[in-house]
Amino acid sequence: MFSKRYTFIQPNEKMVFIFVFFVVLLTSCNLSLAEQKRNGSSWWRTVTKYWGCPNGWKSFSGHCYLFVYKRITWMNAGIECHNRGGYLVQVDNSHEERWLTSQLKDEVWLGMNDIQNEGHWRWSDNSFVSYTNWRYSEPNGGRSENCGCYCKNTCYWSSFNWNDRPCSYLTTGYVCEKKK
Ligand SMILES: [Ca+2]
Ligand SMILES: [Ca+2]
Repeated sequence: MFSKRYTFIQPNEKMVFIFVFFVVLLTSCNLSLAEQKRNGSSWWRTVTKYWGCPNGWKSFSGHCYLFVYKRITWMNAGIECHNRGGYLVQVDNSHEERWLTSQLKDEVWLGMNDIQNEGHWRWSDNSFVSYTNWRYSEPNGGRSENCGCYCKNTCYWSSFNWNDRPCSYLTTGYVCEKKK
């Protein structure tokens, strides 16, 4: 008797109400997330730091990687990575090298150079290059080739290895890296 007096929404109406409530809730959350991503807010940066990488970047071992395929010089590739909050890819060990080469679709710049001191290769953060995966007979360019690049077809090789190129060479892309 009481239940009849106090029930002002019938079961079917309750379900419709709950459904509409959740649709509104999910839509507003989605809009809010999209807004945060667009604005690059600190809240969104915190989320991507611990949960993943920005759109278009791939995640590996605590870092994010962006693969860009276009004709570009080493210097301009570095500038584009910097503008995206990262740096030209730095390969620290064989584990990272295996993953990178499994992802590559074309020849891309590496973040290393021997511009300042011939034969002494350094990464963008000025640290020495310790792990290497030079192709047989590379590096071979002396003072005329001071920037590191992946090569495969242009080295007549079946897999991706490292080659020194003139920094002004227009290779087919680059990889940016950044920490999560
Ligand atoms: Ca050189
Ligand atoms: Ca070379």
